[in-house]
Amino acid sequence: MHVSLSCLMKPVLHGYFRSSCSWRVRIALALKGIEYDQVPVNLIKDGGQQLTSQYKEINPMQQVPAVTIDGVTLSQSLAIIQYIEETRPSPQLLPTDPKKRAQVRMISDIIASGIQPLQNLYVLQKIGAEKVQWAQHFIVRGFEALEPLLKQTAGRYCVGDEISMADICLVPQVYNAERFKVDVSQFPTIKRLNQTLLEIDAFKESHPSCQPDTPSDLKS
Ligand SMILES: N[C@@H](CCC(=O)N[C@@H](CS)C(=O)NCC(=O)O)C(=O)O
Repeated sequence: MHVSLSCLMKPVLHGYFRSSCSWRVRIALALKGIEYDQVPVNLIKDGGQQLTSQYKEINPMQQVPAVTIDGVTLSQSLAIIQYIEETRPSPQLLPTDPKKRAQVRMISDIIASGIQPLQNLYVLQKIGAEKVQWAQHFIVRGFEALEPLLKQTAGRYCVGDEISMADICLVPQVYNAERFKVDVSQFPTIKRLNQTLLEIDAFKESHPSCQPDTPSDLKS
């Protein structure tokens, strides 16, 4: 039987400890029990290692994460997570029921398209002095939409009682909100879900505070 060598190699994650999009992928890999190697891309050091011509060949968008897996290099955290889901289906991160599946994608997209890009490093660098208020504004605006939606869809987790891609998106976005000093207690459902999810091993071991590239003063 011919087994491609690339399928035997561990996936490689190009990421940054504090990047919420990298954390999404780390959670998915951890939930699926997939071992992987990490190549740190420091978004701050040397003016940003994501901007080097070498990294541009890995991800032309000059962002993390990028993952090399099964002989292909992919960027865009949700595309990566859905590739992992389609090739390694257990445990399931997208519900079978089409309505629930759409709700998972809706919540994931609100975060991945409607919140995170507006508070991303590159955008904030363009905003300048107003950057903290700008980030807070768009995070609060997004959470104001998420809170009533999650009230309808959530059980123990974002959609019903199974962990899904929506949970994978939520926790790193709450981490960003806290970094920008957004008072998350005004969103009780988001706060409750975040607390519940942070108790789960896959979320703990993938946390920004304990990655190979976490600076020693931020390690815990
Ligand atoms: N839609 C992309 C967004 C990736 C993204 O924004 N990555 C951020 C870190 S979370 C980044 O690399 N920022 C670098 C920069 O802004 O220069 C994804 O989901 O992977």
